[in-house]
Amino acid sequence: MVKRSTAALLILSALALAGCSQQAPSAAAPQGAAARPSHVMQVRVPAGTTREQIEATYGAPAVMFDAAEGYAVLALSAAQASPSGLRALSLTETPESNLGAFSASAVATVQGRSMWIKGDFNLWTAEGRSMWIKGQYDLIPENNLNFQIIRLEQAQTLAPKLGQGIKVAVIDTGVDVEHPAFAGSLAPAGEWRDFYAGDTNPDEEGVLGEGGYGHGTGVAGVVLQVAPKATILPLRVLGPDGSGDVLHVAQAIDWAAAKGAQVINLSLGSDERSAVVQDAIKRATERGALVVASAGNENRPAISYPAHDMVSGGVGERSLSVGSVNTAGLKSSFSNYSSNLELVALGENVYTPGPDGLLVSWTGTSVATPMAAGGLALALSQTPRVPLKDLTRKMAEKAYDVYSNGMNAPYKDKLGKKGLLNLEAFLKDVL
Ligand SMILES: [Ca+2]
Ligand SMILES: [Ca+2]
Repeated sequence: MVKRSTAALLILSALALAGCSQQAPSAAAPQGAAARPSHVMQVRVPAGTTREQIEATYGAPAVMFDAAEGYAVLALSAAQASPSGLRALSLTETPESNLGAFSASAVATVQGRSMWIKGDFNLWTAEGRSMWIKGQYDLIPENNLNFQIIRLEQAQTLAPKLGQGIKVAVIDTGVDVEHPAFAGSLAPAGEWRDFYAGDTNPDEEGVLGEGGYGHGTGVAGVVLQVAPKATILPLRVLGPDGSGDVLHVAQAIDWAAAKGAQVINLSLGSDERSAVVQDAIKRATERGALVVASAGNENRPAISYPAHDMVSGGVGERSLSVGSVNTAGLKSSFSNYSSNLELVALGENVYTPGPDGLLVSWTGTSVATPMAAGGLALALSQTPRVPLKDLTRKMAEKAYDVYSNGMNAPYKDKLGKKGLLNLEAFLKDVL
């Protein structure tokens, strides 16, 4: 089993609960061990083969199955996944470790403040979500510098639809669906899913300050700050500890693509390549989605999967890996780096909604990634004059140079070919 070192670490200070925070209805219990197999394995489904035939052939349940796409994912017990078990099943494919392979890409500092005091959430609703549009970020002045650097105000002027009509799937720890920041911004509830718990309510669960609780809410909040009229599709795959299974990540990617998500945000990663997840990403991109994933937070000269595989190959044109720099343009101490990395954005002390009506700040490649996702939503809501397949490459090409004058010398060409997200230059190039 792959165990990540990047489980979200939260440091809380000065938390103030909002007067009208609402407790979400408790989720249904997880649907038992069958939903969380020890191992998974993708197999080809020949034309005309049914799920039952595949299950009979392999002697294992098919937890994902798509005859039209020609694939199935089998659930295997640890015994079945052992060499002798595989021989007994006449399997030659290599199974993947499923449990807890992915984790939220956040080394997070959460600093709550009493943003939501007096129950006055007006600024988050309707017009209020256009927080940045008039050039004044009244509600979250702490983000001013971050957003000035990525040229958000200019970008929103260039893309006045502000992401309207663009569905951004946030595949994460869930989203605080009751948070006033998301009022009117969520996809229809019938499209929500909690793959982690096996129910239809992707609300976050947990305790703020522990594990990954609040991570997905924060990620979704960054998307909406960049593209205030985009639609968020909340899909839960990571548990309260910030970790999640290969199977659930893959199922959520398939789900997002089936529901028409044009952008899929994966602020999560694994040390190991997952063929099951990689194939799900490939299918999603073939259905027209752009996928962004975070580089991870171990300060390593290698970036996490699936971000690792986004620079080239089958999904390269419609995907983007994102690391983090600080507001001086220097690599964040935690950000992974690699010649595979395509772009960096700002991932330090980014303020964003937190569960229970709070405003919190997060630090990690997790919050840099949705800046890129939001930027893609801005572009897509207009009519880009370049083909869809060129958008992520253009975003990387139009970034600021973070290597000039010897900057980031130890990381030359490992924070993207150019470097730091510049939404204005990107949109000028593609619109
Ligand atoms: Ca749930
Ligand atoms: Ca790419």
